[in-house]
Amino acid sequence: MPTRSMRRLTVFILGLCLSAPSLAGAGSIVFSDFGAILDTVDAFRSAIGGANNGNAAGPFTTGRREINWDGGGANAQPLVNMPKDLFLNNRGAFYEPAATTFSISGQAAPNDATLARFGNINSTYPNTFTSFSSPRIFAPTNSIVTEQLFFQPGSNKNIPAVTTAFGAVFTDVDRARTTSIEYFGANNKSLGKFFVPPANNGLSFLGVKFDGGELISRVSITTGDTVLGPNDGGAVDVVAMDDFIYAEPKSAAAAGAPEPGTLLLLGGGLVGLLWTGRSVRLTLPS
Ligand SMILES: [Ca+2]
Ligand SMILES: [Ca+2]
Repeated sequence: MPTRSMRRLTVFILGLCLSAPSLAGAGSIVFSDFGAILDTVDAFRSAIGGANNGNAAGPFTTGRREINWDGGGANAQPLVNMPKDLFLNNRGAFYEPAATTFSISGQAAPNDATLARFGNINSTYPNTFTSFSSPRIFAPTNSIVTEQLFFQPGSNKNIPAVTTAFGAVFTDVDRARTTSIEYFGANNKSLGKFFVPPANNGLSFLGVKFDGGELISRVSITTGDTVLGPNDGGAVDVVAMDDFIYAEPKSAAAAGAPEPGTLLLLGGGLVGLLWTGRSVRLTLPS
């Protein structure tokens, strides 16, 4: 088995998307980590497009987009009902469902630390949640589901887009196989549901890059098992999010149908891939 130090470098699963057996031959590379996640987040960034295209209008053929929720200045108040198109034209992201209220936490203004990390919702949350990019984090506040649709940045929702990779940072995931990201392709077909590893009071990361020609049109993120409000613990697992990172959204036509990945799938996906961000090697499971 890989040692913990090896695992931390990394990426680790290359395999069939087991929850979508109809996609025989589909390839996914899973980047998953908890605790000190920066190395894995950086490996994911490198793997999906080294350049951060920022707020520039598309189309770009390469690169990635990121949302860290940290705008608003030093004394930002909580944004309790974020417009669902806040990051539409500059990052190509649109949020759903329509009935869901999404919020960006405030930051600890000099005299009001209680506003940080959803302390405006529950005074214990600043100690429950932490940030990856300080100071602000993100969460749905009347649901545990966040959906992101993709559009070509700069097209103002006129050009629906697809991507090949999406990842997110989570904070205070307590339960295994609860917090997840499900990826959907054309015709709303699931490309697979992947679970986020727990890290009590800490950070977790899950990113998936598809390299078998799959194109992601939507992601559905489930955070914990309870809507923000009650104290975390016992039967309650509340979870918030930080950075979203995804490969450049582009129109389906521009995205084309990439050649199948050159990484071999063997034994039903039981071959593990260890990716350091600098080199790739395959390891047989022990
Ligand atoms: Ca942040
Ligand atoms: Ca929790």
